[in-house]
Amino acid sequence: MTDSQDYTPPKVWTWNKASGGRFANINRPIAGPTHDKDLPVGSHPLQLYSLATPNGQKVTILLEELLAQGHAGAEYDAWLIRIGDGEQFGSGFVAVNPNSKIPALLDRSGPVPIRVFESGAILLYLAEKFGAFLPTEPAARAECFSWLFWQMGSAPYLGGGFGHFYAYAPTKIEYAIDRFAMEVKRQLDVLDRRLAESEYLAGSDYTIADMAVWPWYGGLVKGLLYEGGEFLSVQDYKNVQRWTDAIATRPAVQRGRMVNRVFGEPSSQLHERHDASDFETKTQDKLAPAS
Ligand SMILES: N[C@@H](CCC(=O)N[C@@H](CS)C(=O)NCC(=O)O)C(=O)O
Repeated sequence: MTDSQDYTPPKVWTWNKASGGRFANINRPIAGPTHDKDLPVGSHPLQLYSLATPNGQKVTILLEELLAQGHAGAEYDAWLIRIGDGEQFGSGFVAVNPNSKIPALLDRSGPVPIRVFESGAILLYLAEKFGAFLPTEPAARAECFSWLFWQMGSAPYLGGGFGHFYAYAPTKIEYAIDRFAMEVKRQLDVLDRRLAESEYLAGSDYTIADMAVWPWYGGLVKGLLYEGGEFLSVQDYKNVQRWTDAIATRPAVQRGRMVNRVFGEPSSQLHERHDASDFETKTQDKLAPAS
């Protein structure tokens, strides 16, 4: 790879597999499946294919919140998709999400299965289906949509921009880190100002907008993303801290974070979830106790 100072883009970009950095094994400039593989299907109406990254956690948090509210139709099987191993490029997964990214949902409750991809679309689909965590009053509903889509547009600057160049890129490029640190701090300030005037993002009620933003920006202000907490002085965002702590106390959030998780304490990892009792009996400390 050429040093960034000396690089002049060629007339036509070509794929140099050797220079892909940390994600070289999964990054590629073409879509579509790389191999044939059907997805497993369990017994519940909802089939989730995911991994407990922030984008994955949003959906499992909502599903656990729906179940906690008594929506039995929200019972789900959560299957693990190991994106580092390229499982998002299997033919079955691509049929559910042509964009080859987790999370992806198949709703099998009706006569014809319905696929939903993109975490924001999944949150809205489920919130509408069950009439929950989405305000019905027009102003609050609009506010909820606004913060939900704010997250969808903003998080790529946090993950793909700041996180990538601060933590993952093969070289530390000051220009890129500066640019994205500035933007992420601006985003944190946007959130902090909103949460100074409102308990939750859409108003006084906890909604899918909070569920979308919390795994990303709540994780960031607790120093859980990219080890960037000190660098970004996250302790300064007092209202985001208050909101993050409040949401973290919710039992459904604590359960949702564990589903499809393959990192952290073994007791916090529930690789697959097929039943509410799995949280008690199927975490990794119980399935694979340290010898
Ligand atoms: N905008 C998408 C982003 C999903 C996404 O980026 N998923 C990542 C994990 S957090 C992924 O599956 N990456 C695999 C890949 O890019 O090949 C959403 O909100 O669902």
